[in-house]
Amino acid sequence: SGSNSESKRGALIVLEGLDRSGKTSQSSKLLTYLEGLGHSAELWRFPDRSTNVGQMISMYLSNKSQLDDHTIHLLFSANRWEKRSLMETKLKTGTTLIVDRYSYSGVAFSSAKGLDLEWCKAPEIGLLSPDLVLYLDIQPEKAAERGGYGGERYEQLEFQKKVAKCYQGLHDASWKIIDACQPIEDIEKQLQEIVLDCVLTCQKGKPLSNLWS
Ligand code: T5A
Ligand code: NA
Repeated sequence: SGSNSESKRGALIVLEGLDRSGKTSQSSKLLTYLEGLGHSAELWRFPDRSTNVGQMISMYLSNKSQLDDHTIHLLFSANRWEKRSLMETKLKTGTTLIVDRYSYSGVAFSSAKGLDLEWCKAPEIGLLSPDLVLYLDIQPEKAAERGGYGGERYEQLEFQKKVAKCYQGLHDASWKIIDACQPIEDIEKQLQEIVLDCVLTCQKGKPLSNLWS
């Protein structure tokens, strides 16, 4: 059912996880994989540090500026909103988006600071809902051992433990939990199978929806 352009829409695929869980490594491998199969695909990431809002976020993350917890939360959300219409256009014209962090990071990191969960979710309402969330599951202690944290604001073991707990409360039917402590190649193979299945389902006309649903 639906017109041909609708039935060929791209998939919105999000990678989530603690800092150092392997999101960036696996995102780029997925892009190579999909392109190799002849699919139109792009790699996106949040925060998108290239915009004006993104530069404010980047300053905050690198401890070059201080912001109230609510303020930075809304900036992260605004950074997704400024990309929403382009995101929808890309998906509707058949491009699959592999997105490194999304609204779940926004909610998990801010609620880990003690902000109210529903308050954190509210500004995300109306953003596009991912077709698939790949959660790279790693113990905070194991993640901390990987190449050492680089010194950005949230890269601290005790805080990452709280974030891990907050992520646990956000799981829904779109989530697949992947053991992120496996060898990189094993995770890569596991993700390829899940992602291809999702891309084909979206091509067949699965409708786009909005958060939180
Ligand atoms: N944030 C973000 C919010 O608070 N609110 C929001 O709304 C959003 C969007 C952004 C920070 O902002 C917060 C969350 C973050 O704290 P970022 O720029 O996304 O941060 O940076 P990180 O997610 O911290 O990125 P990292 O590069 O640290 O982690 P990745 O991308 O998960 O991991 P990756 O692939 O770079 O790998 C890390 C290291 O581990 C090795 C890699 O080689 C690399 O050295 N590795 C493995 N080692 C062993 N086995 C495996 N399977 C491995 N996979 C990777
Ligand atoms: Na990353």
